[in-house]
Amino acid sequence: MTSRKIAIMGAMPEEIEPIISKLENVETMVYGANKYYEGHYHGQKVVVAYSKIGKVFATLTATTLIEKFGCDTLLFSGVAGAISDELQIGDLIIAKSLCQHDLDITAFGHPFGYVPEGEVFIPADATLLNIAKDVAKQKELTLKEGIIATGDQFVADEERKNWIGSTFKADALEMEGASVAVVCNALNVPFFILRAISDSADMDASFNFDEFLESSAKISADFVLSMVDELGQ
Ligand code: 4EH
Repeated sequence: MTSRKIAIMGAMPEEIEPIISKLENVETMVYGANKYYEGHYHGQKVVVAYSKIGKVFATLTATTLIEKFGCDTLLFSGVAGAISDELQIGDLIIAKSLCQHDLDITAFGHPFGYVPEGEVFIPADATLLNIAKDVAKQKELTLKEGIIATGDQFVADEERKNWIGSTFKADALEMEGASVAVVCNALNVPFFILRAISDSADMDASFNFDEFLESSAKISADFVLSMVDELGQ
C-alpha cells in the first residue's frame, strides 16, 4: 500500500526505545505533553510514541497518532503480565480481542467490562493478526493468540489475576491495550496489540517486572519492526 503511515505505540520509554533507536531521519514533536518521533524505518513512514501508563494516557496518545499525525495503522508494542500458564517470561502474545477488566456497572445488571453502546470485547484487525503469524513462522517464534484484559491497575495478586482470567477468559493483562482498541475501533483504524511477558501478575510481579521489563520490551519491539517490514512487502 502506498502512502501508509504506521503508528507504533508503547506505554513506557523502555517499550519504544528499541524502536526509536532504529529510525532514520527522526523529527521530534511535542503534543499534549507527549513526545512523538516521526521518521522512517526501512523506507516506510512511522510515528512512534509512548503514552505514559494507563488507559487515559493511552487513549490520548492513540487519538493523537491518528487525528494529529494521520496514521492509518496502529501497532502497539510492550510488556504484559501473564494469566495463562502457557505463557512464560519473554513469550509473545497477540491480542485477538481486548476488554477492560476494571469497567464495572454491574449494579445496573450489565456484565463486567460493558457499557451501553460499547462492547465487552473488541477484536484486533484480522489482516494484521495474519501478518503477525507469517512473521512468527519466518522467525521460527512461538506466538500465542489470545484475549488481553486492560485496567488501571498493576496486578500483583493471584486472586485478582484469577478473577480476570475466569471472568474474561483472558490470557494476559496490561494497562493500555483496550484503550487503543476502543479508539481505533471508533475511528476505523486497523490496530494490533503485541506484548511480551514480563511477569505473571502474582506476588513476584513487581520484582519480575523490574528485572525483565527491558529484555521483554526488546523482544516485542524487534517483532513489531519485522511486522513493519512485512507491511512494506
Ligand atoms: O504500562 C504499565 C506498566 C506497569 S505499571 C502496564 N504494563 C507495564 C504492562 C504490565 C502490567 N500491567 C498490569 C506488565 N505487567 C503487568 C501487570 N499488571 N502485572 C508501572 C511499572 N513500572 C513503573 C511504574 N509503573
